[in-house]
Amino acid sequence: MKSAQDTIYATACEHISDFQFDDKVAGVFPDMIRRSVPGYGQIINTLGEFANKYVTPGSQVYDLGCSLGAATLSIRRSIQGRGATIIAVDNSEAMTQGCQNNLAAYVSDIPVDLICGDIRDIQIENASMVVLNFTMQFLAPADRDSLLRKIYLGLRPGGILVLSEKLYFEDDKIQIMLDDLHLDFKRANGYSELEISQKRSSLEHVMKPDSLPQHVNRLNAQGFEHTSVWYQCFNFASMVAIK
Ligand code: GEK
Repeated sequence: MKSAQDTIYATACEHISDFQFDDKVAGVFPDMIRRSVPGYGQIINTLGEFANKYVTPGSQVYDLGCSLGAATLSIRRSIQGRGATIIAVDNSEAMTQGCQNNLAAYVSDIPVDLICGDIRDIQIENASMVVLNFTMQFLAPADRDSLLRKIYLGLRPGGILVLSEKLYFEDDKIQIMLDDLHLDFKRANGYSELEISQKRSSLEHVMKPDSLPQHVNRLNAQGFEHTSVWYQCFNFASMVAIK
C-alpha cells in the first residue's frame, strides 16, 4: 500500500491534542506505521503465513482494528480457495473507508465483511484465527481482559490469536535502552526530534502499553495455555496464543 508521506507533526503546534485515527492520519497511515513500528512489514507478511497454516475451511478470521486492511489483505492472499470468511473491524470511519478501497483493488474468492464499529461490541464465533495487530494498546486497560476472553471463547479448538503490541519494561534500564533504540529507528526513518516529541505527547493519554508478563498472565487467565512471542524488535513484539 502506497501513501503520502507523514508530516502531521512536522511543524510546531501550540496545543497537541490527543491522537485520533481521523482522515489526516488515514491519508498517511501506511507511511506512518512503516516508519514508526519496527518489523511491521515482516509481521504483516507473517500473518499471511500463520493464516495459511491455521485457517480452516468454513471458519472465520477476525482482523480487529484493521485500519487500512494490511493484515486482512495479507491473510486473504494466503487463504484463496479455503472457503473461509474474514471479518475486518475498525471504529474509525476514515480507516474503514480507506480499507474498503484497498480491498476493492484486488480480486479474491474470500469474502470480507468490513465493519465500522467498536471491537468491544463484535461477536466472535467459529474463528480459526483472530488478529489484534497493534490495536489492544489503544483500548482502555480495564477492557482488555474481557476482549481476550471473548476471543478465546469464539476460537475453535486449535485456533490462534496473534497479538502484536508495543511493550513496556519494568526494568528501567531495559525500558530506557529499548525506547532509545526505537527513537533511533524513527530518526533513521526521517522523523525529526520535533515530530517525535509532538507525536509522543499526542499518544500519551491514548496508547497504554503493557509489559510482556502482563500479556502472558492475561492470556493465561482467559484460558490460553500455549503462548509465545514469535517476533520482537526493540520494544515491539508479536505474540501468538493457541486455543
Ligand atoms: C494494521 N491492525 O495495519 N474498536 C475498533 N477499532 C479500534 C478501537 C476500537 N475500540 N480502538 C482502536 N481501533 C492495523 C494497525 S492501528 C495501530 C492498527 C497503530 C483502531 C484504530 O482506529 C486504528 O485503526 C487501529 O485500531 C490501530 O495491521 O496505529 O499503531
